[in-house]
Amino acid sequence: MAQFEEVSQQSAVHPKPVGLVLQYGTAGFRTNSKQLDHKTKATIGVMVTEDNGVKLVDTMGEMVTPAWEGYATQLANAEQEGLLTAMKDVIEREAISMAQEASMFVSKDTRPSSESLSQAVLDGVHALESHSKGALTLGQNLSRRHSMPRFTSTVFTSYHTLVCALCLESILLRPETCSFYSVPNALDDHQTPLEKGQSHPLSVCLYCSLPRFPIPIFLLFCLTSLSLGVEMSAGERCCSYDGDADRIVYYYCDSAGRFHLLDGRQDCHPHQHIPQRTAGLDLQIAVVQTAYANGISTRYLEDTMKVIVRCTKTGVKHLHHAAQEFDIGVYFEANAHGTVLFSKEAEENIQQLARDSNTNDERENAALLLQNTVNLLNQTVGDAISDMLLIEAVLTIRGMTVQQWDAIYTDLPNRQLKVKVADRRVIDTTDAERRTVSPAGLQEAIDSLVHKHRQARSFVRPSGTEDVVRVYAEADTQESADALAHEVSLAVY
Ligand code: 16G
Repeated sequence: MAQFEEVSQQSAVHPKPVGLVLQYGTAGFRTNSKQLDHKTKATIGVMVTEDNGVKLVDTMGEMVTPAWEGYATQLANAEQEGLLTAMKDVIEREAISMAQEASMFVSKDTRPSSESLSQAVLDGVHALESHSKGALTLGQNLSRRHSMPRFTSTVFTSYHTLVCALCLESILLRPETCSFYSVPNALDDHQTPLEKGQSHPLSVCLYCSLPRFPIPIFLLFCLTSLSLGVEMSAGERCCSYDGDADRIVYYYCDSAGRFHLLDGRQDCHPHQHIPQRTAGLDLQIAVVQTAYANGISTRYLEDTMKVIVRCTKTGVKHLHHAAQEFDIGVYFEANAHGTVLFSKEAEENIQQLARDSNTNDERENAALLLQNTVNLLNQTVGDAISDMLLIEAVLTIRGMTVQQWDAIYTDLPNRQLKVKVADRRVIDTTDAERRTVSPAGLQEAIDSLVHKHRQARSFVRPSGTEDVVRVYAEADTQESADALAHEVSLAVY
């Protein structure tokens, strides 16, 4: 078939380095971008970034299933002469009709290496109808969003315009927050700040098609911006996205010049913005974390916020899966991957409630807030822009500064270390990676080390993205956490 000849020719342009064996890690193929050039296989969404390598997104905009991870690994590791056989094998096993038209979105970040990597992907799917969308976030490269009616022809400009508008509308549901709009804006030059109390129509700037959105966010794209000399004023809240914008962190400098990173705090926010009881709904909310969540955050969620907390293995797909079991499942990893999921039933109840609301009482405002939250959040995968807007809405509505957010609780001091071992796969874990089952004796050794420290916890797990074993330790002081991490590292050797 002509398609197969084309694949064969294109793959010869991007040969796999001799001897290289790729593993589909926690969320994609990762290695030096120079070695990834040959990985040319098709799926519905492909996000190319240097740090993440190549990340595949399924038809629902979620991470691909283990079966497809297996196929992708098989194809990525096929030698040139075995490529067509490997491909035909997948086609046969999945009963794929090659006559059916396929569509694929390829997006990349703005790093120079992403240019050639995404070209390699495009060459690989040359026979299919593929759309190269240039520099986009992972959230924009999502097929499920694209099939929704409101994201039609202008999908790529409208997606974030819409989420901005929803955030603004949420804030405006609370008239007492309107003084906020007298603050001169920082996002674009074409808006007129409002007077205190003046009503604010939802409008989109004619010049740049951004909504009129006068929130003074000091927005930095990628932490690298910091090293490029961006100045932070004391108390100013800042946030950064990673390369494919599926993660976000907030931070600020205090008046003494001390840097504060609000690490793993997102999960303490969205559900504060979910006024489900006020809206008259009784939805079960749970927060899904991994073992890396600081022990204090777990305690805060369970004891103060009174929400169910679940712990899963590291990796978005595990958290996503666990979050789907609840009416509202909030999941964020300590490294900031995550989002909030609403069950179909919860979403329908919320939309219905919002449709039925026609007066201006507290209950109905709550229904509208809930509806906006559902529409604003990207339920397929983390989207730093949606997350930022939700956090901005919550902070504004609650009248909170970044310092007050930081002060909700104080993390236990912690330390993470990497240990290079001959074969990291000898470490096998259980209980959401909080305990090891092999090699024999390792867990007992960790337990006795942990007992020597106060408020201590430690675990080890093989990394899914690097050839190392990761060690995590927390304790009541930084010295203690450092010492425990070091002692556990020695036990791993
Ligand atoms: C990937 C995962 C992330 C996980 C990390 C763990 C996705 C989209 N990303 O970045 O969830 O926290 O790997 O890396 O699933 P590690 O296994 O090397 O610790």
